[in-house]
Amino acid sequence: MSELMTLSRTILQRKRSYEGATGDFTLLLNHIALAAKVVSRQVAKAGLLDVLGKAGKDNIQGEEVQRLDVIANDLLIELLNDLPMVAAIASEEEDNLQVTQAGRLDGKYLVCFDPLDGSSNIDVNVTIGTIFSIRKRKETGREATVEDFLAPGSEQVAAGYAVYGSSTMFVYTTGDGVDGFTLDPSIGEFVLTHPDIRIPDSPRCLSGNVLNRKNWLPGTQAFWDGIANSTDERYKKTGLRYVGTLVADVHRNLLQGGVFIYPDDRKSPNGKLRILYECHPLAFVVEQAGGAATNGRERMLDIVPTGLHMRVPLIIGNKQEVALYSQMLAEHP
Ligand code: AHM
Ligand code: MG
Repeated sequence: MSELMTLSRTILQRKRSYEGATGDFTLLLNHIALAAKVVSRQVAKAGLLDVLGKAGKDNIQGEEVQRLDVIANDLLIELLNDLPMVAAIASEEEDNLQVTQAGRLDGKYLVCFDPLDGSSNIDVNVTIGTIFSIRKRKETGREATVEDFLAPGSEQVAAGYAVYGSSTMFVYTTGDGVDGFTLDPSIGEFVLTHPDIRIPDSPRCLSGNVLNRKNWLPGTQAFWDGIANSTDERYKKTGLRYVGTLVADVHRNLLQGGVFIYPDDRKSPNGKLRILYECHPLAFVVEQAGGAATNGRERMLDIVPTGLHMRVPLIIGNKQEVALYSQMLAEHP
């Protein structure tokens, strides 16, 4: 693979097949990638800089300490705010949508993101990530509203994530397969290292917070136990893997095969994860890599959010196991 196959060059090459491509989308994706690079730098230095800990306390200079997730959120908003093609932004960290300055009336894109996924892992130097989703709005010439965001995941035009792990990776789809890039810190570029990612056929990993099992619905328990106790050849190499950072768990399962669950249970009737910032974008990526995602009753990408911060159960990964989950839920009411 040529070392020079950077993210920008890949977007440009893929885009040749688009009709009427204006370069807007390329610029937008490049800005998200730039934010990922800056966040990656902050994450790498986190233990040295005073960015860990809770926002709200003062550092030694008497300035307020900013948590990494606040830094990532502010950075993404600042970068996207200047782009005339972006009409509005919805962030997991913000109560309301942010109408941009440059694109408020005529911007054609809406961007959703979870600036730093895996909050509980931030302070302990365990992999975290940024998740994003891009939608096209149906009507321009006015400020975007919350309703503009409330569309099924199948209407996303692009989605992806960055994971800040042993190296930083950027993975995205525009609905034509999934490409993965690794940050080469010596040139400051994302380089194509994982073209056309396909999820392996069988699940190497089963991922879920199994200590919630006591609250799980009978169908979820039956699904989990069925795999854990199976003597089937398919599950011979399956092991438990759970980072507690959704994007890291899904990324690993995408490369190794696996299924991740954060279901609804007796304590959390809607699960924990947010549809616009986490579930829709990751479902788009995983489907494009040959996998599937559901809430246990419906395909994730068919679900229409009812609010910006709506939570949904998420079961995502190998097609066969995602289908098995829905079957177990139906068979064990
Ligand atoms: P966050 O957006 O505040 O980071 O919360 C979501 C995270 C996911 O990354 C992860 O899959 C999940 O919460 C872990 O939850 P739990 O600690 O209940 O297992
Ligand atoms: Mg999150």
